[in-house]
Amino acid sequence: MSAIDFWLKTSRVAKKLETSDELGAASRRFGLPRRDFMQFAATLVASMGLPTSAFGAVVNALTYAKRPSVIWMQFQECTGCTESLLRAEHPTLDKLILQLISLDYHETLAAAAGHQVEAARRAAMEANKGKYILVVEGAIPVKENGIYCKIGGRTAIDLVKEAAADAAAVISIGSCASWGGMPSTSPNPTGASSVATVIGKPVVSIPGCPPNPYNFLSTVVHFLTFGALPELDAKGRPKFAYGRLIHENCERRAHFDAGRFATQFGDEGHRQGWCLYKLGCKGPETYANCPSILFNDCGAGAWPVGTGHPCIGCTEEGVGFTKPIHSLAQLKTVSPPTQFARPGEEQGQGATAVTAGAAAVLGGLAIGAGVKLANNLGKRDDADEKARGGKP
Ligand code: FSX
Ligand code: SF4
Ligand code: F3S
Repeated sequence: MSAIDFWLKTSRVAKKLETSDELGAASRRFGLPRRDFMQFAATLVASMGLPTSAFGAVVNALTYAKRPSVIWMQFQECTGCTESLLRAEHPTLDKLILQLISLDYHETLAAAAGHQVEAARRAAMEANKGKYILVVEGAIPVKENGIYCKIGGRTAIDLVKEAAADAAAVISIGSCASWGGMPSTSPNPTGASSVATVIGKPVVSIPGCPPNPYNFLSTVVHFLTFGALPELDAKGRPKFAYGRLIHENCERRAHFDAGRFATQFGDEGHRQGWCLYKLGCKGPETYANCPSILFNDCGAGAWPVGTGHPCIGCTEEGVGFTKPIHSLAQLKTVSPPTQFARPGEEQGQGATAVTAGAAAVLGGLAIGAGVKLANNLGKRDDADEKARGGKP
């Protein structure tokens, strides 16, 4: 049983809510059975690192909050961000679109095309002036006056500046929009730049290539619940999602601490699930909640390192698409917890009882992601924040 299920089954607050009229209204709004809706809401609460006492407020916002108008623009990108959102299962995208946000413009998902869809965008922006959330997917090419990306004859620079001027909040979704990402890879022939640079004002960044859809959903729900955006780090990323190094929550961490590494794809260490640091894993210098929140709602192991591939640092400016995949990560704030075995064991000497125990516990926690989320995410870590140049 996952930690979330356990909490839903045992908490008096959850039990009371489940039979309430409010929950009935919420489950009708989303077209979900009560228990499924409770799970969805509890997952969001956990992923935001909120205390369980915030559960009622989140349910209330999901049930009654007016849907914010969302204008979603796409520039230099692969549409992976949108694809990632389409893979959010709780609730499925149709419910998300229809019930949580009013997605008034989205090129890929719109039935209309050409002049019609551009007219729809202008109409939505006019009708919701100053109130809509602008979501930008993709980098903005700025070389040669922005000629490398045009829609309807206008440059991305022009379009994004116009849309940002009347937005209540701007969210850059994906690494391309957040810091240039893949299109900005050296020598960056088009001058692919972040949205914040182009519009000249701060934005909320949800990096990742693609980003985890729950980090976007949780940011929107935070906005609906508290009327404010979540606390951000020095790079504009929500701390609840990007407050911890991947290396801190990785299920292979016990192997790192014990000095057991895969050194080639397919070698004994790789087959045994050992640490991928020597294959270039950038978990030690990448801030994201991938090992805790996982991807695609398909259970334990559903994240890059879980499938045996080193993290490439896709959420981290200066790491993803910048450092060679095989290069060793910079070890940031690495101080092995006391329950792990000390480094220094011979490579391939097998697990000590302590390490094996720690690995088992970590594996269990990865399955019950909610426990880790609730315990680890969103907490301030002053040393970490200092190391990243932000305010402690
Ligand atoms: Fe693609 Fe999005 Fe990567 Fe970029 O995600 S998955 S290239 S971050 O803008 O569509
Ligand atoms: Fe996990 Fe990578 Fe850290 Fe190894 S280096 S523990 S695989 S995040
Ligand atoms: Fe990206 Fe690394 Fe997470 S490659 S998806 S930040 S595990």
